[in-house]
Amino acid sequence: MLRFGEAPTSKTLRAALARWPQLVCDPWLAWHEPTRRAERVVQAAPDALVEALLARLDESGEHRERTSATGGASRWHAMWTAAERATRDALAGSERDAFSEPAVARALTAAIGDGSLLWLSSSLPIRAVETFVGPRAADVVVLANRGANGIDGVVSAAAGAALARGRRLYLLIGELALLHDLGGLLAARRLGLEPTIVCVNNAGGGIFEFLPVAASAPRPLYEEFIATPHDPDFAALAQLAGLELREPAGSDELARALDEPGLVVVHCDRRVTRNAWSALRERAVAAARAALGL
Ligand SMILES: Cc1ncc(C[n+]2csc(CCOP(=O)(O)OP(=O)(O)O)c2C)c(N)n1
Repeated sequence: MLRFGEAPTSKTLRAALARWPQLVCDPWLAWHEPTRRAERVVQAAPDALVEALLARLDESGEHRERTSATGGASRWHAMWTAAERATRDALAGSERDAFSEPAVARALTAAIGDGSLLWLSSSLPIRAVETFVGPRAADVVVLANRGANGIDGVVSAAAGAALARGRRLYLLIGELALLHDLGGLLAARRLGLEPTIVCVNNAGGGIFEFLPVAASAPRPLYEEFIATPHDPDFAALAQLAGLELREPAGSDELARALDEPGLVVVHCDRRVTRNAWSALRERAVAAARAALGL
């Protein structure tokens, strides 16, 4: 495994990469290597290293032999494409399932068009998009603060990015992160932005449902000290932001609610999300395995 650049922020990708020994190309010998999987860190300009490696492969003739047997594409690439297609097919239509973070993430990413900027908050929004949304050809910039920030300043960061890029802003955020940055709503309003803020209200931090504490702590204590539901007054928040409040009741209403600027609040049950998440993941993994004959 040849890696160029920092270890990726994505936990899923980091966990996958950790299974293989790696050669890391780091032009400044400054990047961290927290996985300790790098057998070698090479200080080199990436293009120079790639050219040198390709020249070696050409010399050995091995590269040509391998790719000519499959008409240019490697076997690995064919497997990847087959798994990707099977996974995508397995998830098709799940944006219309009962509200859960994966369904909302899919519905939102399908709805946004060219020239938009999608900002993903911690913690479930970024994970849901990473896990359940495939690539699209649309001109959409997707940004997040993962790895740099917590759930603070998310609205402000999203507003600043949309302003700097001159793009229409969509923000996918949980209600706790939204409450954390009410000042960001005011700032966005003052700057004249007209965002579509999709707030998934799952009555607390949904991420904790995925941690061992959800099963081990007594439920009332878990709710009070870990999940921390707040029951915000969304009408007041929308008024503060100068946005229309929309609270869709199902996937058709959600799709319509995403057309215009506004505060779109989707009420979800944390445990429905937890179950939907595992079920969809299992379905996708089974489809990929079948496509690969595993
Ligand atoms: C400033 C800050 N405080 C606390 C945390 C710990 N934390 C991580 S995720 C989370 C819950 C976030 O809840 P919400 O915004 O509703 O999103 P969800 O997890 O439901 O997607 C908390 C409190 C943090 N990351 N950053």
